[in-house]
Amino acid sequence: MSTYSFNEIEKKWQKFWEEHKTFLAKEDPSFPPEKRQYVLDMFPYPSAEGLHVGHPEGYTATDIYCRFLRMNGYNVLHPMGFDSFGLPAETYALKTGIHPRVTTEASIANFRKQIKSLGFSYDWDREISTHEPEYYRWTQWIFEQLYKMGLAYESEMPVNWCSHDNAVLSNEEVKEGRCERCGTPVIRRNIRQWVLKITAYADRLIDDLDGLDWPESVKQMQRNWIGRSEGASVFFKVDGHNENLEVYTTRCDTLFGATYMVISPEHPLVGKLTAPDRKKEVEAYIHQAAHKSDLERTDLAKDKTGVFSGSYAVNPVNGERIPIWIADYVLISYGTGAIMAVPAHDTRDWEFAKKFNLPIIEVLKGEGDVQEAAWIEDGIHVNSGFLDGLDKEDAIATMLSWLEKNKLGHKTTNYKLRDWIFSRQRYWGEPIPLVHTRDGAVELIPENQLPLLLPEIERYQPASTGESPLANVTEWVETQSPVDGSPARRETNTMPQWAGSCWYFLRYLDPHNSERFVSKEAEEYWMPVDLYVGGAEHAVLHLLYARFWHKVLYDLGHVSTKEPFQRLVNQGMITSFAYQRPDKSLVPTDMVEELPDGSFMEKQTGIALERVIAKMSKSLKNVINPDDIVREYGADTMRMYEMFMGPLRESKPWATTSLIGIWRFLDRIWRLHEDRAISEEAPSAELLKTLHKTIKKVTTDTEALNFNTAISQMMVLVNEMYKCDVLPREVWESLLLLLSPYVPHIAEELWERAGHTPSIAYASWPTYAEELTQDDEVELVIQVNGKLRARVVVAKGLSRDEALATARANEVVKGWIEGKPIVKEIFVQDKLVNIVVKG
Ligand code: ANZ
Repeated sequence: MSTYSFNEIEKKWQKFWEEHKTFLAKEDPSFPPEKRQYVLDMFPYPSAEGLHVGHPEGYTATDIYCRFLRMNGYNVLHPMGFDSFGLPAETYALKTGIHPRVTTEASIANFRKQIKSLGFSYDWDREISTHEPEYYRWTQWIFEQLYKMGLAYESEMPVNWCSHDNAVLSNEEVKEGRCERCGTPVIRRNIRQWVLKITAYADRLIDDLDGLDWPESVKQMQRNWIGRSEGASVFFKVDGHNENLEVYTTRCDTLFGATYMVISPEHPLVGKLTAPDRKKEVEAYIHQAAHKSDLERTDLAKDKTGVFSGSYAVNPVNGERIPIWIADYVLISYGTGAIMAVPAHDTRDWEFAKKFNLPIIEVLKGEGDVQEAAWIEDGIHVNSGFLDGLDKEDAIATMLSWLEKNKLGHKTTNYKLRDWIFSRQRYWGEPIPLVHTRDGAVELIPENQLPLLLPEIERYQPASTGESPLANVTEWVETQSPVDGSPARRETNTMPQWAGSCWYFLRYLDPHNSERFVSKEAEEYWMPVDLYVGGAEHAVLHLLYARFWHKVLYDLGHVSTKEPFQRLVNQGMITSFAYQRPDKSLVPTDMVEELPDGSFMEKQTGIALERVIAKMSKSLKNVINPDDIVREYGADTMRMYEMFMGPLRESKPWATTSLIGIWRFLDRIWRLHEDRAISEEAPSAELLKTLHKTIKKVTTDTEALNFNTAISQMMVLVNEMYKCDVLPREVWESLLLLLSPYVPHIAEELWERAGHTPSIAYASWPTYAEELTQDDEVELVIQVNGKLRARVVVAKGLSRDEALATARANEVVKGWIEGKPIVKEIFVQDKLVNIVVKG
């Protein structure tokens, strides 16, 4: 008798799949389009720490789904690769002097080994890494297409600047306003950047969300990020000046209630509009505002600040003179950087007006007194001349046509979305493929000279000017114009980490093509991605940037679909238990003792602890390493446990005791076979029924990614099988087929032992007979005069007469019908009886 030696089995089958290239995907034309499926994981950044338990969660889910599809006759593309440019490797290089390529490639090797140890059915021949020249050649090529479309431009843009390190910091490197490395307060500084015009695609990025099968929450986050706002531009004359002040408002219906104006401290008219006697105060205020972040400035909870400019504007609807203030709650980066303030109907304006004693005029009748709080809901207009009596919607329309007729304003749309700053002052990224000539022209490196290789360097320090370390590599920077050979300088900024992940799903389709980024045939065969699974942390930026590039490629005729990812699923986070003292501080897990009554205590102090759910973290010592789990319990246990923890999309805490439960389940399956002979006899009617119910449930649940409930049903079947002395072949083999997407190693092994030639990966998925999945009993609903009065369990297929007799005999029902004439009896087989009585 052999025991379940998962280590041996898993190695054996991983070797088999690799040697036989079991999961190689081909563009086989015999599969019709509806039988081709592209299933994609968000590829990992190969960090030095290696895989964490969150990675295998999504990867197992897609792997089960892919294996299920193959067994159901689909041609499946399931690739894996690495998002290998990025900051951590560069930061490490700064500390150690080790080249980022060296550390990155070591991390990739480790990730690859870890991923392979879990037995995923990737087509490894398609593996890509974004830092490889054959890959980034095409990232650069796409940048050139964007440039030629006029979608890439240079601009002075604010960055986070650390004056101690002389370096531009990414947002992640800024912690509470300070440089993460040295603690120096971070300031904003304008530097020359490459910017991509994503705003040109804002409407399509919103509108095309409608056709996608994505979580509604993710769609909403994208819409909010783009922030389309329909409103009006209104022009105000400035008293005593020739200037017009243009404001953006979504509420032109409240124009009669505008009692002051605000311009942002950075507004270009600040100088002109500041009266001489106000100059000192205004300058001091502007200086102060420059040191606040946008978030601080617009935070509703923060006290409002501002200064009066000394100038007045004229309200175009009633000729009133209203003061112009300078205040930092108005941002220069949105709309026109100037607003008309309506304190009666806008909360921020109300707070400002209260603080500076400005008039509050009600123009929309709501509930309560506008002197006490702003009324921001709909209502009927008052004190508003030709708008009186109208509600908000009608008043906006009426005011808009009045403004347009009088040439005082017009309809406009604004977006929160800004153009995408696409350069980083870093080494470890894709070089931007262009040169600057002496006379200031920009020239692209010709396509046939790509890739523009990242030069080898030894010092990773940024240049003292804040430029990328590449600026120090004189022999690389000094070059010639590709057009006329005159002296030119290379661009020294590199692309941001997002670049490589904007199109990697296209390169998987044709990873070795040296002529094109992807062949038309491969692209048309597989696109769009049918299922994309990954973490919710990518709900906004990665998905937005990738959609933007895809639309550009679509406009250029290089891809055939408008959207890259048809269906998106976010896996939930795997959390952990943590232990909390009464003061809410957390205790590292190795300092916790579990008491016999199931409560917890801090070892050293004896303080009672409460078990709570928290993120896994190094400091709490509750991080689970997938390698340890695979070694101690096997990949199959790890896979099945992660799917059994709970619904895929929800977050759930890791519990090693339940993991052991899954290991026992697999061991039980092994022993089932060790202890019993496979028999060719037909199974009992009862077992057959359980089998068919199981096939049905596992089929529908796997299809819907409800893996945890599918696993529970397989457990039910295994329990039933334990009651048999022999294993009826039909039941045993069906079980192995159902198990195989989930725990492919043990399934392959037992499949082979049942006399089959491997692999089980392309064996046909078992089918079920609907009638065998039906229960013999059904629940009948009994109504009296249409009201539910009782439910009874009856034999399936009960006739009308039998059902009515049962209903009338029911004690509760009797109470409702006794002594009353029956007018009508309604019967729906196996479902319902309704007795209609008079009186
Ligand atoms: C008058 C008004 C009256 C407004 C009212 C609102 C309510 P969204 O929806 O986000 O587009 N606003 C315009 N530009 C601004 C800027 N640069 N900084 C800060 N606030 C600005 O918001 C548009 C509204 O936000 C505009 O409509 C304007 O205030 C303000 F009862 O104008 B409203």
